Amino acid sequence: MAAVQTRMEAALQRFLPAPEILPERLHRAMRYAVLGGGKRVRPLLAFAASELSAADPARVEVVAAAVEMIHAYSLVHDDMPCMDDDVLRRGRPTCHVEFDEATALLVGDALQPLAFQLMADHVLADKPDEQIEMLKILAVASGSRGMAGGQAIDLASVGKTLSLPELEFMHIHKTGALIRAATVLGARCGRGLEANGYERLERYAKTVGLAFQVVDDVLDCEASTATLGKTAGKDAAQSKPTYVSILGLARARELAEELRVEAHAALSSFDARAARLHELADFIVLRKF
Ligand code: GRG
Repeated sequence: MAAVQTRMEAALQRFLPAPEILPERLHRAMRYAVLGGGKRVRPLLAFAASELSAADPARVEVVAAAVEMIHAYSLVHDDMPCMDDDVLRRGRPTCHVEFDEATALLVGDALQPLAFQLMADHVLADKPDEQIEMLKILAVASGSRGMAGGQAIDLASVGKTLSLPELEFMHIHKTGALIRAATVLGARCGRGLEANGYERLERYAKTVGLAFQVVDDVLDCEASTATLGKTAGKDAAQSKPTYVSILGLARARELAEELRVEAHAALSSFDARAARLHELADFIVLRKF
């Protein structure tokens, strides 16, 4: 994990515009949003999945950076007063607090196209149509049929009671779509998978995406602001439907454990190449931050 995290930090440093290039304030804010923090779960999944297809790490680094830029922009916008209205992220003031709201909005506006520019600038697949398909995977995962759509449902659900399938639908889009894209894109950088390989990988990614969210809800109740680096207890304070509010803490913990077992099962027909993916399923469910 440390090796991927260090590699990603260097790659993101390189791919982001230098802070002294005009407009300096926007570029400084973009770097603030992306660098120096975060677990880099999505890049870790991309690198782990790339081991299934023996992909070139130089390619994987590009797709992982693109996904991480979309992820960072989503956190900046999510923290703004018009959305979740938070002041703490990754143990630091949120982007709109450190800079200002207009700059935070522009950070998202600029990081999103930079992600696609990156993927267009580098050779990521052996055939051009395969590369276009990869760009489309990230576009769909980020848009109204993916993360942005999930966020819209999230905002509309405040103060409402959601059924478990409705909550699951929201999270499959809001958090799960990008986690799935990161995993699939990592594998797609390589020489392709055996029959049903992508299907099985998608099932794994969908399961760990949900598990990630269930654990996020549990930690929001159980962990401290200092451990999380973001305001704890916000879901309850904002009357947001969560796995904990619907199922209770004990059942939510059980569900996370069931999803961990399911994620391992989805990988069962891959050989030792899936070792990192197995480890990440454990990390995602057993993490404490
Ligand atoms: C603004 C279009 C738009 C979307 C925002 C992902 C998201 C959608 C909002 C984040 C809200 C949130 C706290 C969701 C819970 C799960 C989640 C995505 C947590 C943050 O991701 P981590 O834990 O963050 O991977 P780090 O800081 O480690 O990168």
